[in-house]
Amino acid sequence: MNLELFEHTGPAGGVEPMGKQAFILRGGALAELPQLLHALAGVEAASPFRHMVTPGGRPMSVALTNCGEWGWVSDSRGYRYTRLDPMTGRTWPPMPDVFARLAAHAAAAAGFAGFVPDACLVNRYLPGSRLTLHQDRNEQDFGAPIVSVSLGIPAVFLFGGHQRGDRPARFPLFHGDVAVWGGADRLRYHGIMPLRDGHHPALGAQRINFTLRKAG
Ligand code: MD3
Ligand code: FE
Repeated sequence: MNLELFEHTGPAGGVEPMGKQAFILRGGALAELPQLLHALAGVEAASPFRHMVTPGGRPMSVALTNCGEWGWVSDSRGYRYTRLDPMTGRTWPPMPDVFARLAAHAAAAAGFAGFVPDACLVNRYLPGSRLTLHQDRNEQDFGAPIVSVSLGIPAVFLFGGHQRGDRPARFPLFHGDVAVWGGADRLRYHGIMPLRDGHHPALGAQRINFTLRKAG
């Protein structure tokens, strides 16, 4: 058996509960990997990764882009969703069908039937990049779940509670993992520990995470 195929990846196929309505589907994106990477390259070509500035004036260590009808942005005025990419002045690139299809299937498997995302935030982490504890609350409808896909170097996901000060649990997220959360867990604080050095055969020295959302 070729262990190289597995050493960057968790055991595929398992469903790991993080909360009442939060799950990791281990390896849930691996079957669609070539299509996902091809679609990502198209998104990135139309709307490149960039480091946005927080309302506090600091550039984020994570670079981001978006696709779909709505894209998440941060600047000195705050966090919000926009229809236009402020870098290109054009609409965000369309949501690839393979993204929407994977999101709907994963959401249904986690108990959220009929999920139709209209926004996809793509985050790129290089070694040292991190995401401090935050809530995702710029979306209109907290009744819809969020689906996330992790690719590349593994990361440690911090899953907190409903107060910023609640001590977070830690879950590793590996290449190909899909996470789904909604309902009672939709507004929990969460973050990503500083990415460790590493190399992934398909993605090199980076981690890409994309989150599918209903923003509008
Ligand atoms: C939140 N992204 O873009 S997604 C974000 O890996 C963001 O880039 C992180 O937080 C990333 O806003 C994490 C994974 C995730 C998984 C389960 C959750 C986020 C969650 C459960 C509850 C709340
Ligand atoms: Fe988040």
